[in-house]
Amino acid sequence: MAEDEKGIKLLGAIRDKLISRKQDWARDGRLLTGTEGDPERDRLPPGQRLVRDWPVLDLGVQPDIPAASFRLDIDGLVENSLSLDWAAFKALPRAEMVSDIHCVTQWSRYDNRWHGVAARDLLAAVRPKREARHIIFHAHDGYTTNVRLDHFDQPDVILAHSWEGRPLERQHGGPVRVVIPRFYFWKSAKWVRRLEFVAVDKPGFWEVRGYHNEGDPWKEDRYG
Ligand SMILES: Nc1nc2c(c(=O)[nH]1)N[C@H]1C(S)=C(S)[C@@H](COP(=O)(O)O)O[C@H]1N2
Ligand SMILES: [Mo]
Repeated sequence: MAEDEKGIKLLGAIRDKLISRKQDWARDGRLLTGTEGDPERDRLPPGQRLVRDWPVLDLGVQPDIPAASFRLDIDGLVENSLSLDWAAFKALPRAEMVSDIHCVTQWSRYDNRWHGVAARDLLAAVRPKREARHIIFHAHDGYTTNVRLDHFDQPDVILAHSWEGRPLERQHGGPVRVVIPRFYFWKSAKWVRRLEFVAVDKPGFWEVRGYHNEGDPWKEDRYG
C-alpha cells in the first residue's frame, strides 16, 4: 500500500528523542508502582494521575486526511472485506459511548464522549472467519498496533469520528481513530487506515519497542 510505505519511510526519518526515551523507559521499567488496581473499587488505575486537558501524543507526524480521500479497509480473515469511503463509513449505524482514557505515560482523562461506529457493528458487517484471532491496526503515519479479536469484540470499543459532539480533531486522530478503553491508549490507533484480521499475532510499533502486548492499566501492563 503506497500510503503505508510512505508512512514507514517517514518513521525511519523521525526516530526522534521521544521514541527512544519511551523505549528506554520500557527497558528500565520506569513508572511502575508494583500495585494492582481494582476497577470495581477505584476509578483511577495504579500509577495514573487525572488530567482535565487532553494531551497529544504522536510520532511527529499528524497526517491530513480530507473526507474526499478517506478510505478504511477491513480485510484479511473476514468473509466480507470492506473498503469504505467517507460516505460508506458514515452510513454505518451510529453509536455513542462514554469512556475513560488511560495513557501509559501516566495521565488519565475521564468521561470522553465518542460518536462513531461500534466495533460490534463493524464485526457484524465483515464477519470474521473462524481462524481470525487478532486484529492489526494500520494507520496513515505508519503506526501499527495489535489487539486480540475477543478484546476488540466488546460493547465499549468504537471507531470514533467525533468527540464531545464535534468532529475528532486531526491532532487526536481525525477523521477516524480507534478507541479501546480497557487498555492503555497506545492501543487506540489514530488516523486508522486498515483493520487486518489475522490468525497469528503481530506486535505493533510500541509493542516491539518494549511495551506490553496487551496493556491492561489495572494490572499495570506498561511494559512487556
Ligand atoms: N496512528 C497513531 N496512533 C496512535 C499513536 C501514534 O503515534 N500514531 N500514538 C498512540 C499513543 S502512544 C497514545 S497515548 C494515543 C494518544 O492519543 P491522543 O494524542 O489523542 O491523546 O494515541 C495512540 N495512537
Ligand atoms: Mo501513549
